[in-house]
Amino acid sequence: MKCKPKKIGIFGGAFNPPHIGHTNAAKTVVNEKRLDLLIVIPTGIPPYKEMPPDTPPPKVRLEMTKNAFCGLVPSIRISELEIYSKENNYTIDTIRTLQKEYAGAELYLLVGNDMYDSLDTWKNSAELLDIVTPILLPRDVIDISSTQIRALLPERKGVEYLDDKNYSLIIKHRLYNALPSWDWLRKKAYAMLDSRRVAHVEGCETAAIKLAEHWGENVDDAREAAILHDITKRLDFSENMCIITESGLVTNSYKKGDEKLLHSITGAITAKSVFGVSDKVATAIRLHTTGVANMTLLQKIVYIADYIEETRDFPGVKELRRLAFENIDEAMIMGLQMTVNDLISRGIPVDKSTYDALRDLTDSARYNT
Ligand code: DGI
Ligand code: FE
Ligand code: FE
Repeated sequence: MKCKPKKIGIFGGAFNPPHIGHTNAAKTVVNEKRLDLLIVIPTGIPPYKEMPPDTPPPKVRLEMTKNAFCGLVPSIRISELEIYSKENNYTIDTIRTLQKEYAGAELYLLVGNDMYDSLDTWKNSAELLDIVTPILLPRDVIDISSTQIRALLPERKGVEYLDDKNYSLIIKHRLYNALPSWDWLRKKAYAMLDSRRVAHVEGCETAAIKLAEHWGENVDDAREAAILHDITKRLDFSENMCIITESGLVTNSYKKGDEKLLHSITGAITAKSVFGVSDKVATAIRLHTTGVANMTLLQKIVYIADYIEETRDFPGVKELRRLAFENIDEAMIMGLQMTVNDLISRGIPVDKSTYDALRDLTDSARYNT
């Protein structure tokens, strides 16, 4: 008895980045044409197309293609036939290779609208169309292109078109100059928090926005820092130390009980390594617990937002809220002084940076009056 020939779909593309328009269309074709195997081929340098200048390296595009397509249909292969090639890849060459590898199979070539009409101009098109049957990819499901997505990403949009692993990767490395969607960033940050802390972080974001608008600081920076400032607060001492050691920071002086101070350091490291924040934002997170001498406006805003957000309730909070919008340095002095007093009264050693910040701000306040 002769086996029915295997039906194989071949789907090449730049996948820069791969998105649900690609995956939905491919899945539909595989199901409708009852294909036995889908071979996805991220292109190297395609013959008819210049790659945009912000294209990530082949390895990253391959990783994104795997993230997007793996598990999409029962039988799938992500092929590295083209991606590492430094020369132009012509479809005919790839197809000849696959024809040898899958002798006796029926080959189907999945092509988008834009390519479909020009198939007869491709290199060796007669031979190509002899070997493969072209299938037009449906565009009706989700009509989006990688080009459009690359334009959306710096606007904090486009997240809904991407696999979450890929969006996370894009944000982590800020590929395509992407900036995180606020909803996505909050969701990720809140998932790292003890649920009781979510309201605090929400309040902190609101306060940071108001302070940044009031004092003329970059609102987006203030917001990113506020949303992420406590993401490692739930971790214990050894978990914090792990993050610090892995980051390569020198660690000699920390001991058990220091996790209250450590969460701002590890928060900064994690905000950078997981969410790709700028150094400016990371430093504001790193200093949000202790402060430091010579603080920048953003650093003060994050420190104060953490102190005055709406769920905070302690004697003097109203005065501190008022002062924050009147004289942010005076508010810093009041906050730092309250922290020092509180720590002393509880017998907890005060960090040197906290004293440095207080002395620096007190000195300059005296100098200014
Ligand atoms: O993380 P939050 O609770 O929102 O606020 P935070 O980052 O300001 O942390 C406050 C905690 O940090 C509080 O328990 C006091 C502690 N802390 C602040 N400054 C110092 C400090 N602990 C020590 N040991 N030394 C400090 O200078
Ligand atoms: Fe904190
Ligand atoms: Fe906080």
